[in-house]
Amino acid sequence: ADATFLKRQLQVLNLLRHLNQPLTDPELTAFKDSFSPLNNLNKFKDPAAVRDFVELVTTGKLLERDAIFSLFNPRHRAQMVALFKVLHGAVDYDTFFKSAVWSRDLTNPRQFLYAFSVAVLHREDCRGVILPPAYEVTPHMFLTTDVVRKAYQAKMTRTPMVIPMRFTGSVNNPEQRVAYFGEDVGMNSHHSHWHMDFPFWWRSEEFGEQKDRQGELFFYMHHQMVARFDAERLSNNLPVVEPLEWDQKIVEGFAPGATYENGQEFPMRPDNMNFGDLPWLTIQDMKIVEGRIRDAIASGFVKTTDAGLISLNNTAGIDLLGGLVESSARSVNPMFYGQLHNDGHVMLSKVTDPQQRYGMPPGVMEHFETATRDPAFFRLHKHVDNLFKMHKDQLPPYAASELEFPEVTIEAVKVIGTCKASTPNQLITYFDESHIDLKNAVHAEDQKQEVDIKAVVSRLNHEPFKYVITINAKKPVRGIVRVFLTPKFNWFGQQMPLDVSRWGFIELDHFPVSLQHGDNVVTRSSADSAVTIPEPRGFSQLMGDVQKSIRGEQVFTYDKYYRHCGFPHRLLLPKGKPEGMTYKLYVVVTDYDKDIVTAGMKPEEIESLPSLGYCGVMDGKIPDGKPMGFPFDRRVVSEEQFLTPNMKVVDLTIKNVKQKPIE
Ligand code: CUO
Repeated sequence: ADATFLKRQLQVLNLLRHLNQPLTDPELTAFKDSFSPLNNLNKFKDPAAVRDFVELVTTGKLLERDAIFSLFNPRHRAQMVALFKVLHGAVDYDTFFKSAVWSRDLTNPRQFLYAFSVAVLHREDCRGVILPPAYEVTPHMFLTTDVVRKAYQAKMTRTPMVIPMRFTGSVNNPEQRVAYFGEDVGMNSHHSHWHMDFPFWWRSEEFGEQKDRQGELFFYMHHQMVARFDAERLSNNLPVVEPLEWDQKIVEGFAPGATYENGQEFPMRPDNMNFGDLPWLTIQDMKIVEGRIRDAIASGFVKTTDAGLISLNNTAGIDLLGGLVESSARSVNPMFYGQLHNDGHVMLSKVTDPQQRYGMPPGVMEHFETATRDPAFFRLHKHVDNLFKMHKDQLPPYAASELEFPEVTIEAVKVIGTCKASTPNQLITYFDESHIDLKNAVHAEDQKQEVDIKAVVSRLNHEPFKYVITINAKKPVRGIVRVFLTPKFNWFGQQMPLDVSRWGFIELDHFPVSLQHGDNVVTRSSADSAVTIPEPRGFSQLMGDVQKSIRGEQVFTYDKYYRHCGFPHRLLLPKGKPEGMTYKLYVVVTDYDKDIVTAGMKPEEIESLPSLGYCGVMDGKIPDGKPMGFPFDRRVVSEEQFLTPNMKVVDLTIKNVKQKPIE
């Protein structure tokens, strides 16, 4: 890593230290005193945006520092976008960073954090900069009340402490069996980063950058989250999640047991609540908008604002539909199709005080950091996912010519765990412990002696494994290997036809291969998965590594492709059962030279793009031009005809054990 980069990385970390308190770092406060964006208007792409934000500051209209920022609140969001325009529109790094320092203590901390993070993620000159884990910057959004309280006690009494965090709820609530998934801090972090990489308010006309297949990614990433949740449920003897309906009871309640930084509690929802009309949005509105979306899907056409029609029934249809269902900013016709998904989040968040009579703060559903803790999150997303399924089912099933790769036959597939006692085609999952450092969050800058305060959480993990795939090629060819996993039996213990199970397929990997003439043994490590990212470094470790590297020790590697978005690698496999649970593993090889749409891109370059599967790319085109989830995204008429020789299915058992197996 070169010196300029390291300096930037360090500045970013220093800026986010003790975010809830005013800056004290002398280097940064010096910037604060010497820089004002108004005096540097020529250094911004859009000087009017700078004036707009300054006006918000000087007229006292900005959200108070101790208020609760919600991205779904139009006023909060507009202010955040105003700040984002300043940060994103600064013409050089220096101006960007000084503007960030200048605005930090003027703005609500989480509003600032969001605008700043999205700017870092989208600025060319911040490529490779690593943001500290959000759960160490704003731990209130990730941890439960008891843990945060104990952390403050530890700080007051200066007693080093390791605080165990339990999953919320009790054994009397069957939903608690899958709380380890919805409450996993890594998964929440993935989800919130996905929404920072692909903001629902993003307008390419305004911010310059066209995001490739954003609507389709919205569909696919959430589709995968739901599929994963269902697989976890089956691993715990729970039926798959039911879609939420606007006029039916929300059967499961939810008690987040968490408190905002300002002391207000996240509202809890008792069992069997009904949705209620909000002052600005009724249940009837939701139904009307959804009816229009259903009409569009059924007719295969979307209406534009000038009464034109755009066809949906093609491979690009899902992208259009994804944008239209998610939010209004990227919809072709926001007045007509509304913003069904975003409004669903808000309806759920405010369900216990819909008329805002009691001034309840927003629920977990209003923040991407906290949303998946509520089982109703998956119910909402199943509802949305069913709309996408309705659309996909309208498309003609793939013809044999689209499925086969005549030069290639998969002869065998084996999955091998790398732990000592591993049996082929059987993989082990287990729970391990991870520490979340709370020092940064509870300590004040002026406190000389920091004490060690950590929360310890239990997390799902799995043994490392590899796929060994024997592929015969009639001539040298390049292929893309696509790997999917699905439970073999449904909740009733029945085998499902492929046309049913395919919608619950979990994508495990997706990678290019070069095949020689004859038999090829392709080995691929689970750690290289295209849908996951490794465990991120904690704040202190990151800071330490950067400081060491500045002093000349090479402990920090600069990676310009670094992604924060990506499923935590630990969660790659569903839990399975103690006695073993059977899954089916589908492997498909397709023709690289037909599928890749980024002409000239080499397989190695594709390999260097992490978490492509659920997170796409930050700029430019997604290399694989096939629809996400291909070839299982469309109806399967005949299972026998569908499985051409370039595909192979094997059974795989996943066993959940108490102790981490010996490697
Ligand atoms: Cu990610 Cu609804 O889109 O939470």
